[in-house]
Amino acid sequence: MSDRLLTRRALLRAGMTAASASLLGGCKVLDGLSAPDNTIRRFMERANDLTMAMQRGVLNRDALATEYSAADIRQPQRPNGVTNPQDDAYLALKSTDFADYRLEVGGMVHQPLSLSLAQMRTMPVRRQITRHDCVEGWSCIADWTGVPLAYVLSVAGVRSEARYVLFHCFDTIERSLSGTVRYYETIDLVDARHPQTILAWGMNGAALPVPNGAPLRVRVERQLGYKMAKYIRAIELVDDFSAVGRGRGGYWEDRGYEWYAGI
Ligand SMILES: Nc1nc2c(c(=O)[nH]1)N[C@H]1C(S)=C(S)[C@@H](COP(=O)(O)O)O[C@H]1N2
Ligand SMILES: [Mo]
Repeated sequence: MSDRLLTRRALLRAGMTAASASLLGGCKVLDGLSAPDNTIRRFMERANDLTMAMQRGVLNRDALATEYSAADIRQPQRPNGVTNPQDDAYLALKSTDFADYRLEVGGMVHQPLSLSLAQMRTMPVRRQITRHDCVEGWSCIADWTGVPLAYVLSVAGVRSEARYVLFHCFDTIERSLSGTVRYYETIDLVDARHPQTILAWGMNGAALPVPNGAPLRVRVERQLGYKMAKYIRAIELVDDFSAVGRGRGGYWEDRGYEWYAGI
């Protein structure tokens, strides 16, 4: 059954027409996550009784996520998590509209890179209209433009020991007694080289807005929203992430979410 049918059914169940629903704004109702067979519930149920290794065996990780048409974009991408970083380094870059931004690519690569936004805009481009599913139970369809991560990795030359891509972000998501906690994430090289995994600098036909991760965020379309690091400062190729944060591979993973959030 297509997602559009699910959406319509969910709207009917809620006793609304699409027109009245669109007046409500937000993403929760519009993308039908009250449907019993929704993506996030499937994820939760699978996470309950399958290990990550089993998920990998069950899911075809090369398959493409559904792509939509412009008519399916019903509302702006709902900003979530950190939406306006106040970190000094970030504010300095933002003040000149990210003209001095550089994406650092390092770790287990043959050729470390330091890429400006202008350079990335001259690289191969991929544009895709996809649905973002947050673990909190909402979805949004948006149009993303960026450079395939696989291309950037091929320029840098991934060393054979590397296993994961670690995203270092600018934003502080938590302040605790032990200090400042910045958002971070990891994905493996299968997802990093998936054709729809892009470093997005554009959204819905414009530059990526600050609430959604300006100047650069990753799209990992076969996984839940928390895997898609916003405000990316650097990419590091690593063979192990047990020494980063609390060792589970991401800010939310360190607080109990699954590392592999496949949908
Ligand atoms: N750097 C950073 N990346 C992040 C987050 C965050 O708080 N900081 N939140 C995550 C979560 S839970 C979601 S659902 C998406 C939200 O992306 P959006 O704001 O474009 O909707 O970003 C993800 N990436
Ligand atoms: Mo999320």
